Formats: sequence, structure tokens, C-alpha cells
Amino acid sequence: MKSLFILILSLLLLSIINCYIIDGPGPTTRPTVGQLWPKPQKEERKTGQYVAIDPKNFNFVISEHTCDILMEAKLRYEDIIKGMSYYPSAIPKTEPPCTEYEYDDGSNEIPKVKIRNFTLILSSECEKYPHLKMDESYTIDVLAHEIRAHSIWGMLRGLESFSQLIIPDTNEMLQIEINMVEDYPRFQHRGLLVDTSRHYISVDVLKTILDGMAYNKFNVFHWHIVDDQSFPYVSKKFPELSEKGAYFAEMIYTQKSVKEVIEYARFRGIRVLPEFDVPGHTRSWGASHPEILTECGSPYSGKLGPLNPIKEKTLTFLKSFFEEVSDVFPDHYLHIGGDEVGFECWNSNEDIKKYVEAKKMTYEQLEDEFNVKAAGIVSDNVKIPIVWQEVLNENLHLKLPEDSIIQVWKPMWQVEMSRVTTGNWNTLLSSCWYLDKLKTGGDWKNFYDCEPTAFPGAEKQKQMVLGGEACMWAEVVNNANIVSRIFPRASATAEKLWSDVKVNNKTEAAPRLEEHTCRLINRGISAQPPNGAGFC
Ligand code: CP6
Repeated sequence: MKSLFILILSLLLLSIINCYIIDGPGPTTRPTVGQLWPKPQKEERKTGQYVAIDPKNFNFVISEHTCDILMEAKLRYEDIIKGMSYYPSAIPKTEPPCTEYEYDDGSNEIPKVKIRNFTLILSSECEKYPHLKMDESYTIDVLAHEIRAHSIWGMLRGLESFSQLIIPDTNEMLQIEINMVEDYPRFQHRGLLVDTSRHYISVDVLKTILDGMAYNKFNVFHWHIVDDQSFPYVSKKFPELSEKGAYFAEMIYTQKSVKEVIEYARFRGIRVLPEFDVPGHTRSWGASHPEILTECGSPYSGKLGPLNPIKEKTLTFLKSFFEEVSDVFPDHYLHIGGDEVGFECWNSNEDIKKYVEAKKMTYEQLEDEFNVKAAGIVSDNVKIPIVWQEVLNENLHLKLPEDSIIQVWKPMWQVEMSRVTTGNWNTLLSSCWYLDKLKTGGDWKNFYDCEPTAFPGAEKQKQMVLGGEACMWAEVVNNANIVSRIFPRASATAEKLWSDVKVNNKTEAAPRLEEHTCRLINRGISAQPPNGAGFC
């Protein structure tokens, strides 16, 4: 009994000492406190002046417009904020720690203002689905207790920022520095590619990834849903594709789970951009539909190659299949791949050889002909195609729909971005942001050093850059490690794509990313260490 008393007393004493001696361990990257990731366009902080939030008595109040997205976001962020006081926060406390808070009733302690409500002022009606040109701007005024946005998407970004400004304090209280934030994204398309073919990723893990994306203000989930290795998408018209092409019967995305992912993303202002890669990367299609793949001849006899571009069956199949997926996925864009098509198999097939000889065309031209047809099918379904850079290898002025988007993924991207934008094509950059490539140490810095407009070209060309995507190819990840492989490394990409071109100081960013990593972990995202030894 007596020893228990001493224990409690010493614990109390320790916590008091802890409040006044603010010193951490050795030469590691000390996290910042209540700083934003990605960095906003404009902040005006009254440094060191805080107001208090009692998480038990805190609510958002919706003003002007509302909708399902806003009501759910209100609850999610209230939960995040209420939850903050209960985690053992990894963020070391800085001033003012251990302050006694009073409501505005004459106490001398600073801060004496306790925020009970924060108003969400949404000045226009909600749109149903996020889209390329959505308005994501917002403002936060801490003293006025309000977040303002013209669109629901801006309100979501504002709520995320607001939650990041809040920091834990003692006595299960929270505090927020007096601040005015004015913010909007630099690029419209800020994506994360997730490959679910090389390994099956469960819907629950995809939702966790979408949470992580929202915490980084990513707005496009590029779902590289099928590839050579497996076909987990359950087609309504062609159920045999996944019956024969998935790894296991359970490793599939049913229509219901696809809808669930799209809805989960929509509520976070994230577009779901599906990719059905053709004519290469289609081996798994052949498990049920070998007739649309190329039968290779000698010396590859018995093997199946890319889609057979000269068979009518191939095109009618694609028409029917793309019609279905255009209906299932609400986004205005459809990614149809077009990368890494080898010509060995086409060149070994007698029919295809005769076809190109008769038409006096090269295999590159045969590929172009197919790509134009595939892109045409996309347009027929009132969608806009996105393709990998190879599609323009042969002919920069290929007859694709004019608002098509070209995604650059190969090394020497400066040359390619320059070339593609000379042709007046919209582009996305991915070359610098390969999450499957690992480097020792804080390798987010390599991601952070990539400036998407740093290529030779006129201002007009730079404006053709719509943004970019970090890519999580899944040869080296599965359910167990995909989240930690993505976060926080993709956070570097997220900041490159959101923040001003002048935000490029790694020394400034490192402690902020350390804090952001602690934050992601506190919110259930298993983020790996960004900087070597660290605080969380
Ligand atoms: N799968 C598909 C891949 C890659 C591409 N397409 C890829 C190639 C090289 C690297 C990383 C990924 N695994 N379908 C290229 C866009 Cl280094």
C-alpha cells in the first residue's frame, strides 16, 4: 500500500517535471508541432498565441449548404479531434505546455479562450463526384472560429488542415495556434497509383490507403486493377475473367466492393481512376479469353502475347468491356495503359506478319493503329483516355481525342515532358515517384527534389502539366506491407503537387514530415520512419 502511494507520488512528480523540462533525446529530427503537411499557400500565425479546445465539448457547426459528404466529414473529423487527447502523443510538447484553461470568465491564464464550436461555411451546393477541375480552395480563421469554402471539396481539405493545426496538451485538452490559412492546390491531379494485380490488396487495406491519401490531400486513386498476373475485377458481362484470372476465388473485387471503394473515395474528395491496361499486360485476360490474345509462332510457339490487334473479336470484346467499366466507374477519365508492348510475339504470328506486310506498316504503326481504336472506344463511351507515354513514341501527333492525358513514367522524363508538351498534350509525371524502388535512409528526399515543371520548354508547355502520381507497383508489396511502403514517402509527392513551387527546402520539411508521420500513425496509418531515427 505504502509503495503504491510512493509510486503514484513519483509518477505525479515526474509528470510535473516533464511539463517544465522540455528536452528530448539526441540528434534526431525533432518533429514540429501543429504544422501542416502539405504546406499551405498562405498562413498568418500569431506565433505562441493559442486558444484551447476541450475535445469533450467540441463540435463543428454546418452553415449555409450541406450534404451527405459534409455531414460524414464533420463526424470523422470530430472523432479525430476527440481522439487526439487520448493517444500517448509522440509529439513533444512545446510552449505553452501545462496551461490551466478557463472559459472566458475572468481567469488570468493564457490562453483563456476555449473554442466550443467551429463553423463550416460552405457557400455552394455539393457536387456528387470529385473531378479534375474541382475547386479545392478554403480558408481557416481560428479567431473567427470558421472554415470557409466555395465547394465541398475545399471544405474537406480545410477540415483536414484544421485537424492538423490542433495539438495535444495536458489534462486531455487540446490547443490551436491563432492562425489564418488561405489555401489551394498547385496541381489539379494529385494521384497515387495502386497495383492490385501483382498482389491482391483487400478492400479494407484500400480504404486505409484512401484515408492516408485524404490526410495528404491526394485526390486521385489510380486503380491499376488488373495486369498480367491476375484479374481480380469481377465483370458483370464477363464474370469468367475473374473466375479464371483471379489468384483465388476470394481474391476479387465484386461490383459491390468496387462501389464501396468508389463511395469511400468520393466521401474524401478522391477520384477513382480505373486502369485497364491494353494491349500489353493482359496475360490474365487470356485465362478465360485466349482468343483475344496473340498466339505466338516460332520460336515462341504455344505462348500467348499481347491482345491480337487485327482480330475483329478483340475490338468487339474491348467495346463491350469498356462500355461496362465506363458505366461502373463514374470518373470522366479511363486509363487504358499502352505501356511496354513487345513486338516479338506479334512478329512471330503469321496473320499479323501478313497484315503489316500488306499494309506496308511497322509494328510501331500497328500499335498506333490499335491505340487509336482503343482510345476511340473510350470516347464513344463519353470518357477521356489517359495513356502511358509509349503511346506517343512513334507519332507525337497520333489521332487521340485532344484532351487525352499522357502519363510519363520512364527515366529521362525531362526530355519526354518537353516533347509531349510540345505536342500540346496534357501530361502527368510519375518518373520521380516510384514507391517500389527503395533507398536507404530518408529517401523521401529524392521524391521531394523532383519539380514537375523543371524541363526545357515555354510557359505554355508547363501549363500542360496537370500534376502527377506516386506509383505503388505491387510486385514487392502485399496487404502486410503496402501501407508502410506508401506512407510517408508518398507524402513528399503530395506536397510537391499541392504546395507552391517555392516550397522545396528539405531541412524545413524534415521535421514537419516527422510530425506528419506521428500524426498518420496516431490515425491508424502504419507509416514507416521518414528520417532514420525518429520520435514516433
Ligand atoms: N507494370 C505495368 C509495371 C510497370 C509498368 N506498367 C513498371 C515498369 C518499370 C518500373 C516500374 C513499374 N510494373 N503495367 C510501367 C508503367 Cl521501374
